[in-house]
Amino acid sequence: MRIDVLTLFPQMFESPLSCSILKRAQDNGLLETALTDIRDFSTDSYNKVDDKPYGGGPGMVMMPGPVFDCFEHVQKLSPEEGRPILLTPQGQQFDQAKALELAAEKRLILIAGKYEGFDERIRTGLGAEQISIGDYVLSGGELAAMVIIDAVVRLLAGALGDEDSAKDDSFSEGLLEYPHYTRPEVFRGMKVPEILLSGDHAKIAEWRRHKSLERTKKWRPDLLRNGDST
Ligand code: 6GU
Repeated sequence: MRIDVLTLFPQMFESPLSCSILKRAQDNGLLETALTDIRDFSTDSYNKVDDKPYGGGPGMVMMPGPVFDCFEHVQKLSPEEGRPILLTPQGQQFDQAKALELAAEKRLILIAGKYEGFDERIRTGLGAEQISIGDYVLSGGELAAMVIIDAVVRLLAGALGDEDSAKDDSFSEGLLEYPHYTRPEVFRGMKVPEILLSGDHAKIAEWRRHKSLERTKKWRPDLLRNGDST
């Protein structure tokens, strides 16, 4: 998969992309990333990329020119056409189902804006889908883009060390994960549940399923109401 990011702050991505799973995915050739600075496409001598909103009001709006020019430049960097995604709190809320959907794409083009928002013609003119990562406001789309990159890339076949670990994730079946334990068997008087030491794999699977359901009911009942889990 190739992921292009259009941003005013390419340096914000350097550390997350150079650690852990995202680093390994790039080293293994599963993931190619490219960061492009929208400001390089400003046509103004002050490198301006935002301006006051028509109709008045506070804040600044991302101008369409630099974003369009940047997008068209980036689209041409690779033959595979990229799926354009605009990061904005107005977008559809990102979830595990969306991560799976995006992980099936060959190329994504993420557009992160700063300031109060994008000129509406960026969304309509580029035919970009809008995604938000939750109901709160970030100062820009960069952190949201990184969240999406992480959630998507770990789903690519071969990105995780242990092939099974993405299947058991919270949400992959619409339920929270069961509790995990590792050594020692007793820690400060707290014991590992006996069943996990029993070696009875069928019983252990049943116990884990029960615990998943129990904690989903208790902590995230909303997942059971909209989910298709049994
Ligand atoms: Cl994608 N952008 C911004 N600026 N704030 C957000 C967001 C995105 N998702 C949640 N809050």
